[in-house]
Amino acid sequence: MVCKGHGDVRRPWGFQRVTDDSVTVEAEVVALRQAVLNKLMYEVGGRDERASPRDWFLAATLAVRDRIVDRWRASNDEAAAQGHKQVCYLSMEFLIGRLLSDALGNLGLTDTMRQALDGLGVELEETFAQEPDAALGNGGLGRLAACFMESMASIGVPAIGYGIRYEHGLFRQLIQDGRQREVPEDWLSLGNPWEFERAGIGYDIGFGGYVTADGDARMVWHPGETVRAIAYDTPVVGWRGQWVNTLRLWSARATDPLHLDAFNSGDHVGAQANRVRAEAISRVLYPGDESAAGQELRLRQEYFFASASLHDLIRRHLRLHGDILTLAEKTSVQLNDTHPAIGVAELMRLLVDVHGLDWEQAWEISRATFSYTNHTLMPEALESWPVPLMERLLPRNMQIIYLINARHLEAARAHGATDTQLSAISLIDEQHGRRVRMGHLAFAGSHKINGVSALHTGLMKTTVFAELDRALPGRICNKTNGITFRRWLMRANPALTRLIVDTIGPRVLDDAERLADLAPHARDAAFQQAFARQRRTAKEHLAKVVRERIGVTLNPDALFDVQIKRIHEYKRQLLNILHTVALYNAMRARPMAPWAPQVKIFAGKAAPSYHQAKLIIRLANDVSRVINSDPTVRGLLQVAFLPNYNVTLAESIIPAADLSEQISTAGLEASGTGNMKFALNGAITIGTLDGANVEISERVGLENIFIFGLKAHQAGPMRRDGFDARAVVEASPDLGAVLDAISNGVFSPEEPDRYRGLVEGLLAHDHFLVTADFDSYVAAQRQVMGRWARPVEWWRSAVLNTANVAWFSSDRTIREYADEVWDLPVR
Ligand code: 26V
Repeated sequence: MVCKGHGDVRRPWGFQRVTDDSVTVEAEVVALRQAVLNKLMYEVGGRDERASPRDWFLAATLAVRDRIVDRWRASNDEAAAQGHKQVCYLSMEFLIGRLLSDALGNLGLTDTMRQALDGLGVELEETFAQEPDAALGNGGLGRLAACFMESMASIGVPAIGYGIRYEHGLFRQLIQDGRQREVPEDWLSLGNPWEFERAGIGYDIGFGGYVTADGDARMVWHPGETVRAIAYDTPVVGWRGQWVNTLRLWSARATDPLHLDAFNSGDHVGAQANRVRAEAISRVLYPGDESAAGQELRLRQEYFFASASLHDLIRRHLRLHGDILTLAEKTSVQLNDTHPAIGVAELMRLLVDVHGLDWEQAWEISRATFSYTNHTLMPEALESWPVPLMERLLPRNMQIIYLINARHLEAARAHGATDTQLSAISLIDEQHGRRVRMGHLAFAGSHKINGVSALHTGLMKTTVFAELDRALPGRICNKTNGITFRRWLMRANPALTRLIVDTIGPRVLDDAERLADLAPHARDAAFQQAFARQRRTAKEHLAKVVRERIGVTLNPDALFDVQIKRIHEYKRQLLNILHTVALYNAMRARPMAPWAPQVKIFAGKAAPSYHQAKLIIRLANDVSRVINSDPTVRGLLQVAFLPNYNVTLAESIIPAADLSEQISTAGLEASGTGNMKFALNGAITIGTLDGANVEISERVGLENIFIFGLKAHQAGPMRRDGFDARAVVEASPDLGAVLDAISNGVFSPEEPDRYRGLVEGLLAHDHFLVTADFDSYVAAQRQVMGRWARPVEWWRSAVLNTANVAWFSSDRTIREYADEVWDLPVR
């Protein structure tokens, strides 16, 4: 195994394909260089002496894509010839990030490409930096879909990811005067070299209109409007390039783009109104992940992509297997949250109205085909659609939902369900105006329903799905989330990867479980020092990024304490900010005490309409400004809020983190996946017993994680019944002082009342138990500093985190799905 230049932390780590023949290596470099030059000339249309970095990125990507295409075909041919079952992963979001270094690493071509470009005077890392970060997702749910796609390719599960090709992904976040401003993101503006437009693969998707009965008592839907879904395919290459799957994203096109008469009579805008309306469907990703907005365009997006995907997978099935009755044997459809849940009614419509199956047969096939993953229990995020909107937009689907519901309720009634139980399991919520409960529809229409961590799955059974679980027992199962180690360790942290490979050998690259072999080295002083050195280099690199972005020069000797994720009240960035202020107060009160330097790093976006989250961003920025400019804490405490958090930024922050903040109100974070990325890279977690933190703590051991705060079984009742936050604050002088400072404008002297409402709100109804957990959090932070002061112990814990989290590989998660949900053999 050779990996040149491993001293540079930014060089992504792939395997180097094994060949001892330097002539062959040189020949590969020459061939790749020539391929890049050909792409530059014939596809990018540039000349090498004038090519921009962006031109080189396009040319290099196109050359790599060529090397994927043969394997892609071979994978498709093999899956077809063997009659393999295929997984269809339906997700409104794929938070992909950049792909070039990922593809090169998985193909074992990183070094070959580096040398090929070197010979052209082009630097590989600069070329990587040209790639826009594909942000077709909001957060955890979308990133999980991207990790799963990589893992399915890596372990050879035949799969297709279906989603929407948003023209604009998640907004770009600017911080201006300390506040979030959103500007449109434009990832496609310079073209997307990864995708293939499949102009020949398209389906007309209907909306509105009316339904008639035909002679056979079947129903015929006459849509009032149709929109064409066009496929765009991106290859997803797995580890060592052995298998390639497809990400198929749908773009909306008008079926009647121009009314020529209107145009000719001078109404140039009205003539294109249809086009604008149709194409709005794939124009932009909805940026709110805190509440189901319930807008018509969102429902149009959901139906558009679910329907197109089902049409497509049925067409494929009939082409390969000829018989619609075997659909469930050859296809598994995973619903990533309820966003594609309308697909349950749509598949029934296609099977019954289009393919002529009788209801019972269709329902059996449908249920055997679908399974559903739930990602949140927060009531405001659970989707439901007003019945009148459904009736207007999807009249036949609404009829089918009524039919499903009638049978569903009838079966429960026959088993003795009470009226209260029936109203709890009904697909129609009658309490809040009549609304279709999409989670219930997905549940009823699936053979397996999974939660994303053990705790979350348990809570599903006792809260939102308690009655459904009683009525339809045995369907709920747990599949704890995972992350792809190729991206989150090998690419993001090549220097640490090199150290690991040098220490325990290269087999770990193929088998994450080998990470456990690091455990015996956790006490080894030389290994600890090497581990700490890698961290230090990553911190220097991050410090450079921070300086460039916000002009703050971080002290790389400080403890880097990091909280990066969507800004949400339940994730409690506010708790972290309160601790920051408490620390600041303490340092100012005793400036001569032996403080160890600390850096607090925040990054994350707030939904544009989530005012409280935006206020928290503003507070973080205000606190940062005051602390960073106060000479009494210079060199001791720094706070950085990094704008525009995305996958690429996460890749440079995570390797540099000493402490990972996972401090949600217990019971509210379904799993978390950032927690896994940090632990894999050797950061120690400070966290509540929430989501996957519970399972992380079981694996790394309670002595290697800092757990604090209320447990889910305590937090639930306290949230429901309320508690006296004022009394809590009165009993905690430090907390009182922190809240007074914020409330009185210490961090907003130009507008002293800016945070008065926020503090008063906290005292009146502290819904996320920030005050209730404050003292316990501060105590845990004190333990952190105690450990940090004893480096031998700190680094031992850090190493044991890396050594003990192999189980959180998304390869393991996918194997569990394959085995227990999809009924699919994997090697
Ligand atoms: C909800 C909504 C509501 C309607 C408008 C747009 C929109 C977009 C996304 C969402 C989903 C929020 C759910 C989510 O992202 N859950 C996260 O899933 C992660 C992967 O399972 C998990 O690790 C996180 O704990 C969980 O919060």
